[in-house]
Amino acid sequence: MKALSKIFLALFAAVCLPGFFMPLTPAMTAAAAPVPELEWTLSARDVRPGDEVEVTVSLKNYADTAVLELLGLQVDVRPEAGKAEYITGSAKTLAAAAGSQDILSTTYKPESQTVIFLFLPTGKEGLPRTNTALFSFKVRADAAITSDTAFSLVCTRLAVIDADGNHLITVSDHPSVNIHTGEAVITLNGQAPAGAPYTDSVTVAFDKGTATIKKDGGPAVPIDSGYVISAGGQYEVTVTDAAGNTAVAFFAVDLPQKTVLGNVSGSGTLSITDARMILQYLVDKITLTAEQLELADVDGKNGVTVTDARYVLQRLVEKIDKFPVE
Ligand SMILES: [Ca+2]
Repeated sequence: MKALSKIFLALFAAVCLPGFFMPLTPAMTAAAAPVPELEWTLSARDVRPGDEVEVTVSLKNYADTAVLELLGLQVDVRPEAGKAEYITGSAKTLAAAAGSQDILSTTYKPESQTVIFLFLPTGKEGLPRTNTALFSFKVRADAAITSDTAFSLVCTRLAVIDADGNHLITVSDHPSVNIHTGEAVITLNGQAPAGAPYTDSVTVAFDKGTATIKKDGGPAVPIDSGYVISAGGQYEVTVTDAAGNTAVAFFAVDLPQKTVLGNVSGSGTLSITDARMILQYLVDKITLTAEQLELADVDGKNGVTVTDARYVLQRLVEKIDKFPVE
């Protein structure tokens, strides 16, 4: 009995006597000195059903000697029931003991699904500050989950004892992990991608993740949801969510050549070039195809004449707002 310090007894009582430490009550810290906080390091925050996550629990700020030295520590953590489970045998103690007789362990209790880290010094030496990582374990997201959700790691108890024998209970954050069950939904003009080529502009949208687009097998270019395609081509859109699920849509956009009356050059808009081409045709400097001749005859009579070229120029300077043939 003499070998056990008062602190050991205090912590022993705290751990073993029900109600001595209430789980997760608001902070009732009286000490002025900073209290160590738990810090969580997760191997992933976005996973798929059945994926494993390695969790490391450390003491934030504990390397700082202004933070109270810990002469007793218990941390209980359980993965949120029904969404994730502890992976058997994965608990590891990372903290180092100060004395050879110290109790330092990380165990798993199947009945409560709880991982328990315990540090009880047998001497006066507190938890060493050199290594602030306490313990690690692995959890697996439930493989049977069928819709997107998240699970928490619930810290059901964080009990610490400082050199003055103060019992400190600190509420810590509960880190959560997102479970992504399926790939994003890609829509084109608000609907599922169609097999037939699109003959008008296409608005690409997706409900989650990040996307890239490739045109005619070219480089992948990042796009946002709502991106509008207004050029013809073969397209490939890939959407990747935070867990790595991917959705891909292949489709073709086949925009018909727009014909503009008088636009002999085929540029899509009327310009001085069109008038010039008509005049060049009239002096036999160039030849025009049947389609071009049809577009050039803007007054609809006498075939293509200098009058047509004049009409194009008048239209360009807005002397007329439409051609006689319209
Ligand atoms: Ca004409």
